[in-house]
Amino acid sequence: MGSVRGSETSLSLTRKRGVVETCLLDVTMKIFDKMKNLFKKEKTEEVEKYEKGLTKTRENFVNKLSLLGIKYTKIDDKFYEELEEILIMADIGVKTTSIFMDKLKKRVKEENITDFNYLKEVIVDELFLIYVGNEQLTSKINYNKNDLTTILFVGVNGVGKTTSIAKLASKLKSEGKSVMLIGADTFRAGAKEQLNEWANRLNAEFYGRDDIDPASVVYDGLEIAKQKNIDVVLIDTAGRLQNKLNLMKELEKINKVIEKQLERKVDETLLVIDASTGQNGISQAKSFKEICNITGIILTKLDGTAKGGIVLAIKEEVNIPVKYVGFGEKVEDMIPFDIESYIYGLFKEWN
Ligand SMILES: Nc1nc2c(ncn2[C@@H]2O[C@H](COP(=O)(O)OP(=O)(O)OP(=O)(O)O)[C@@H](O)[C@H]2O)c(=O)[nH]1
Ligand SMILES: [Mg+2]
Repeated sequence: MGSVRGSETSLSLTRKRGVVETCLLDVTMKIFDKMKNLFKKEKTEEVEKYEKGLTKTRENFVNKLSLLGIKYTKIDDKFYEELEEILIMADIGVKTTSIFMDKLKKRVKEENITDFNYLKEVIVDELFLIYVGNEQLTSKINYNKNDLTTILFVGVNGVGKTTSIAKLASKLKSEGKSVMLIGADTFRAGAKEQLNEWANRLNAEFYGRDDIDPASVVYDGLEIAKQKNIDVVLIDTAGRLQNKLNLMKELEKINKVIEKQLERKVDETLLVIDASTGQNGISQAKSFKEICNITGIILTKLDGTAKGGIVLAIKEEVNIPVKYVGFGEKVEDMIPFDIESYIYGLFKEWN
């Protein structure tokens, strides 16, 4: 067993509604152990959703990692090579994996780690630290307490924008907030009707009409929302990244309209990414980051994919907080992102 330099006091891991507080004083933290114990004691419905939703990723990832521990008796170059490949396959990303591998090798050397069980702890610690790093990425949505909150949803075709709007609307309604959905996807046939149907089902307000200019739809929608004293407006947009310039202009115009109507900027611009597209999702995030100010990411369809490692690539390569994760098609299948539950869901069977 390698030398264990840390102690209980080296880590203050507190769960405060998804906020991770880590005290990065020492390198050996045993975060994974602590998480397992914590979740065994207080397993909430949300943690169970993470467990279930990440099954595919976990099965793929953890099985391979377990085999690695059986195959190798020594931590050598071959072992590292294979580990690197597993991480890249889980869509953690080449860049992120490379940074991780360097850190891991350094720790193995410095701490003279030879024991595989201990190495496992170090691997989970270091993956966790990729996300947490030195800063706190908050998963909270920026709601405006005294005025109308506006949230813009962007993302390419079919990633789950409209469904995510419905999921968030459902959550807000259950908290007693009044919600309006605005259909500013005036491009795709049937988009407006789809959103309207969700609004009816969720008992939310809806505004939408056929118009070539989505910004003017937003303008009129906001006008009504103000009159009706709506708390939160969720705006659906068309997913056309193919024509970047057009989309940029369109989003710029929508943003201007919001600013003009409310005399302040949009509260959130959430980029929706389909996790099953893996590294493609990362490039989408990079492109959208260039054309508008993305304040958060909603990562959908994690239930159907083994590419759950994408969360870490998002942090390292895009550095925009993941605010919600989608584990299914139903309204209750979207939950606030929590890195501890996520890591737990990824590794819980890695014994
Ligand atoms: N399994 C699973 N399916 C999802 C999830 N989120 C959305 N979907 C499904 O993905 C499909 C596309 O979702 P939409 O919400 O219509 O996607 P969109 O981005 O609005 O699509 P466009 O308006 O065409 O650009 C639908 O069948 C959804 O039910 C998720 O988290 N898990
Ligand atoms: Mg849509």
